[in-house]
Amino acid sequence: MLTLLTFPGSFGAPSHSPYCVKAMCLLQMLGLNWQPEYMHDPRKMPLSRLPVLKDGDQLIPDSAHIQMHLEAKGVDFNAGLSELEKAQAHALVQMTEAGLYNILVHDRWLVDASWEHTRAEFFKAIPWLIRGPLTRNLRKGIRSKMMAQGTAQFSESERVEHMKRDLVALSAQLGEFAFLFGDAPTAADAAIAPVLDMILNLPVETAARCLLRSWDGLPAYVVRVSDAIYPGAQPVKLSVAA
Ligand SMILES: N[C@@H](CCC(=O)N[C@@H](CS)C(=O)NCC(=O)O)C(=O)O
Repeated sequence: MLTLLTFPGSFGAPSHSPYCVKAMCLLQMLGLNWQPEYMHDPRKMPLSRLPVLKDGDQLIPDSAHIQMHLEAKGVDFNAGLSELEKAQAHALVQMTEAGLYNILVHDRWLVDASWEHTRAEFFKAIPWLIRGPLTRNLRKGIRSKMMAQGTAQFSESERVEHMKRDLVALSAQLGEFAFLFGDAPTAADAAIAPVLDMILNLPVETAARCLLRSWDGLPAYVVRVSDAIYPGAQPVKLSVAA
């Protein structure tokens, strides 16, 4: 049985990490038996991050590597896509993980009102005596990363302008489709919808949450993806190479 080492769920999502939810969706699409194993501290993991897939005695860190590992078993998460569509899917995933993901992290950790909820929800299993110093340090680290990466250097309106361009690109691809590349979910949906879902469910009204909640088509798209491939959904029929 495959085991996914993952952060636990929060704010209605099956994990608080969009990368963990992406890996869960890929496993769900596969239709094989898998189980989650919840962790709070990934420091002993191969890349000090989650998700990590345990397959026998192999540990595979990183959602993209997990996808490749599953594809090496003959699964095609992009069945029916042309080479051009595969290139577009790759570009949209990279865009989301480099742009929208950082806006999510920023708004969860660095907006004061949001941080109160994030800390209470993500660290509820940590004894309160050590929760204060631990979370202050983690928040400091996130602030430095977000400054170095740039997201925290922008004003809220600048971040929203960046975000709009990403949402325009996603909407253009989605068009009238149910999923990004047609009437069945593909790897791009597994990667992108969890990030949108978590922005939609930020615990306070940030400009990013407000923008996405009012964006025509994308909130309904996220519901379709979660109904189709979040844990608990019926496996999607994927083509497996002969
Ligand atoms: N590129 C990695 C990114 C994974 C990642 O950044 N995970 C974050 C949570 S979203 C993490 O484990 N951070 C370390 C921590 O929270 O201690 C992937 O696709 O799996």
